[in-house]
Amino acid sequence: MKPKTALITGITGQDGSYLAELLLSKDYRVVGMTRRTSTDSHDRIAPVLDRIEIVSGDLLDQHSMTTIIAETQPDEVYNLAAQSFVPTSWTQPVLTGEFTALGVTRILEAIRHVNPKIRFYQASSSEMFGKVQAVPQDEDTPFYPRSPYGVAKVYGHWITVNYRESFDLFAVSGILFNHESERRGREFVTRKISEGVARIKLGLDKKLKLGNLEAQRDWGFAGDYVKAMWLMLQQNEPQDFVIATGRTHKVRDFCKLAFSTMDLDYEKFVEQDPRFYRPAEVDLLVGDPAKAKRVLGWVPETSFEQLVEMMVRADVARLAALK
Ligand code: NAP
Ligand code: F7E
Repeated sequence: MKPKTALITGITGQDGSYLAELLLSKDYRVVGMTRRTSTDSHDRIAPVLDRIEIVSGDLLDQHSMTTIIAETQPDEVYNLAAQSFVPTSWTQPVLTGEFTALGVTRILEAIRHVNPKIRFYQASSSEMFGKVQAVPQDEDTPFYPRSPYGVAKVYGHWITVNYRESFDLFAVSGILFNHESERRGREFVTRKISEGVARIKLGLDKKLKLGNLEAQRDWGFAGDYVKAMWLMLQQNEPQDFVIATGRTHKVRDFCKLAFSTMDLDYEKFVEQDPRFYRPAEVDLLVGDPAKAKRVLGWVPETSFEQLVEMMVRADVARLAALK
């Protein structure tokens, strides 16, 4: 049988790299869309670069999206590309809307015109729940986004639902809660903490400056979450799913555990800095993944404690090797 072709936008990001590995293990032909830059950003996909195809395109550019889809003829498209850092969405709100919101419509339009049989996955986010209207949050919880990023993701979610209902596309939205790994971007709080612990342990830094330590997040492992993305596109009917662990922890808890992994007391090293507070905060996120378990058979395999330890040990090993 001919192998399936998957097109991944955002393949150079955290999730794109894990998803590419998963799909290769399932014998897919994997095509990754990257935007043109003067230096490449292939670090995360370096181990699989010789097994995937890279095509150049941009979420801002309708023509490139349509051409890529016409030329590569994917069976499945995973839209993981976005401006994904919440603080940047306040300093670049219009660009965030162009990438993270309108970019979704550009891809859906390309699919609709080239081949409406292509299955489409949209990377939606728990940030859409923002100022939460129910605890825990599930597929029926109303949205109340608290940042331009969250607002843009609500648009991306509803345009996916709308194209499914208007044009009968197999288009699904995965509402994923925070998921992390040693490949997480360095500015996100979990990676900032794991790298901070490593730098302090190795004598490279004395302090770690953070913002709001009381915010609560439902943190899982990215490697587990990309399996749910794939499962969503293998169903008979297109449906939206919440993907989460069902457990929540404060940023403070993450710090405590991360520092204790290296026998350090976080209170001696962590300082709060107003620069890292947000104009509007999402105080508490905790998802209910019951539908994903029931319909997809998906459950998270990595605990919070394993995740924290994995991230800290990876950063310590990486920085120690550079010393
Ligand atoms: P990430 O590491 O920030 O990766 C984002 C990717 O998007 C990168 O490959 C980036 O390319 C690409 N990109 C950005 N703007 C683009 C543009 N204009 N055209 C083409 N590509 C562009 O994000 P992630 O953590 O892997 O998350 C993947 C997706 O899931 C994102 O849509 C994010 O918003 C969403 N999400 C993430 C989480 C989470 O906890 N990680 C939770 C819910 C939803 P460059 O390498 O060139 O920058
Ligand atoms: O912040 C607090 C901060 O930037 C988590 C993205 O993947 O997940 C991510 O969005 C919490 C917030 O992730 C610092 O105020 C404290 O309450 O790691 P984060 P996020 O904003 O939750 C969702 C699901 C996405 O979709 C997004 O794309 O941590 N916090 N001190 C800090 N956060 C950062 N970044 N830096 C600090 O120093």
